[in-house]
Amino acid sequence: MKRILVTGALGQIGTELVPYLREKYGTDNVIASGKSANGSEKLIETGPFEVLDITVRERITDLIGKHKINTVYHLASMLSGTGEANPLGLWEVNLDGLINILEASRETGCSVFFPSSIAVFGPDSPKDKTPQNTITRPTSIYGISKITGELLCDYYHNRYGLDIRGLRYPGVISNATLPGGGTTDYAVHIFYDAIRHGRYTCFLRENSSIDMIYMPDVLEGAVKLMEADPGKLRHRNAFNVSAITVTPSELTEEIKKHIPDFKIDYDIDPVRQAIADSWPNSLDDTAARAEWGWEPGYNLEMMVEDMLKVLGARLKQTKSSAE
Ligand code: AKB
Repeated sequence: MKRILVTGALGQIGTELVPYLREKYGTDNVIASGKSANGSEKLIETGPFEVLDITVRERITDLIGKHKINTVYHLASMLSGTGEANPLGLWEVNLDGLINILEASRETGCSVFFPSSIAVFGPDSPKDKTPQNTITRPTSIYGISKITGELLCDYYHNRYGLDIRGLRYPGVISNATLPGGGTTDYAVHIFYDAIRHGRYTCFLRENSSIDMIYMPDVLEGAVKLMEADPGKLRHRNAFNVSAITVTPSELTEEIKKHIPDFKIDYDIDPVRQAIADSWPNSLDDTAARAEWGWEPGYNLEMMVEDMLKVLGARLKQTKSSAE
């Protein structure tokens, strides 16, 4: 029986992964954790929740023992934009936190899911259909933490036989929780502003091409990989996954099919633009498709239609209950 600990459960992915895992494995078998109980009321009401600062290793080991955990989905992480404002803080969360999870898992024999990112690639990586194994050399501190994390995960697998698996996520688009401080956040904010105000000011250039993925595919992909036959996994962690390749102007055109008067303008953030420029335009996810059957369900058209429908209904409801 799976006994799962999710770190970073209050983040963009965590808030949706926890209910998804609870539906699949049973509410009591999935322990959500976050760095504070504040803002966690919904998670606390709906199942087991623990306050966890991932920089404190003993606390991780205690929780693994207390709840008889055998699998950790380690989502706690700082993103690329926030990381540039606080590189040492990012190092502490992304790498000290990861090594604590890996050590606690080594001591207890847990399997680990580690989300990496397209940020592992840098200006010297091939730009289009970036291969699974190629030059990386990232330039953002976030990318440096993610490539180091990938290598640490490989090390713990090769050295200690730990079952660690992971994906390189592109920008994640979702309608339940806003992302916090990423370079790809524009692709979520654009929907909120399109619905609320009919216009959006984008911090990336109109032609910045980056891969994106819609939340239902994020959830299905993570669990599918963790359930995959280990004998078929040649790469184990750090699989490229891709679903939607899009620029701000292409996303705008797609939104306009539903909101014809929608307008976008641009006010470029040089820090996040430099990060975006150093990332691939698109990824080659052949290895994920071949080794564990990765197949995204949402393309650009389907994602935009669903985002506008679900988010539109939610924002309308929130507005009317506030009135
Ligand atoms: C970010 O923009 O920092 C993240 C990512 C691509 O990993 N969404």
